[in-house]
Amino acid sequence: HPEKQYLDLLSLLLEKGSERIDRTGVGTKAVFGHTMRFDLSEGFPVFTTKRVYWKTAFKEMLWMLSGGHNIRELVEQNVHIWSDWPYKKFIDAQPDGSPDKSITMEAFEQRVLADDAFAQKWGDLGPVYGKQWRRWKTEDGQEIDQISQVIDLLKHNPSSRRIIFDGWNVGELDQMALPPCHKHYQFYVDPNTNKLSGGMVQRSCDSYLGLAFNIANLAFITTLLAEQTGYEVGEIVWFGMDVHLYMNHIEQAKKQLTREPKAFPTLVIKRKPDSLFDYTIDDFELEGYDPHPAIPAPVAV
Ligand code: DHF
Ligand code: TMP
Repeated sequence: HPEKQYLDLLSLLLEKGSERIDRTGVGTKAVFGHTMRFDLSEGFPVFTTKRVYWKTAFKEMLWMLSGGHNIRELVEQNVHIWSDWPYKKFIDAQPDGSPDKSITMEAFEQRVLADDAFAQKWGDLGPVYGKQWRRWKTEDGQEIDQISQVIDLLKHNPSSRRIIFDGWNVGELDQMALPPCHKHYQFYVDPNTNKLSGGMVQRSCDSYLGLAFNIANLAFITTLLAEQTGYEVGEIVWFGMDVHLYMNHIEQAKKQLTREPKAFPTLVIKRKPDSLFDYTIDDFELEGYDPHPAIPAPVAV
């Protein structure tokens, strides 16, 4: 079963990972450099040994593709996976003794929803994924839509070795809430099979929480691009660099390792809009997704 690759990675980290201090202070077990590949004709790679909230992941990807970088558009859709970072920034900026210093995350999110000016100031993650993918700023003040360029290359120059988009804008990293983790995407068309494959380089990988979302979303964007540009789906290839397991995810990972993978589901796209940018979450269904139960874990901020 292709999901064995993921379980093997968790085992590797548990058994051979080097203990390292990290930015968040939680600590990790880590390896450097790891790869996995999934043939999309064998099913859609959303892991089954714990429930993965694939609609949350897809909403995140559609938000990035729309150019979004404010949590408001996520919270409006009941997606909370990015709220911790602006929330922490807000709390840290409040003076001691201010009542806002002890505001809950729920109350913070409510203010982001209700107050435009507050959302602009505190809900913004900076020039992260969506901004760089759709509106990368050049020195002469132009903006480059990398995603549209990828679509154009896939349609008109599919043998190109430059079908790439990247979020790692070195000059703007210091304005980002988090520098991109999944940073480099590259696509490849096999002229013999008419299949499109997608690769992604992830500089830093939370192997218990983020990775399940990252794999599902790499498969998702590869499928969307294939549908929009007239190819069948090929493989996804994932390259992790600093691949780690947080110390407070060890018990969850061990529990997940006791489970047998089930068959991967099928992604059903119910409507094909004219453009990659016109999909909505209701266009998607995962047929046959019957995972083992969720195993919650705290996210390191
Ligand atoms: N920081 C860290 N330390 N790890 C991450 O994976 C991470 N991911 C980010 C931003 N910063 C990060 C964005 N993506 C979850 C999943 C993906 C994600 C952030 C968080 C997460 O908490 N998943 C839980 C619950 C999902 C839910 O409630 O919808 C899970 O069990 O999958
Ligand atoms: P870092 O910026 O210090 O590397 O911390 C980022 C953490 O978030 C790290 O544990 C990797 C994790 N992460 C993912 O694994 N996938 C993601 O999509 C995102 C945004 C973060």
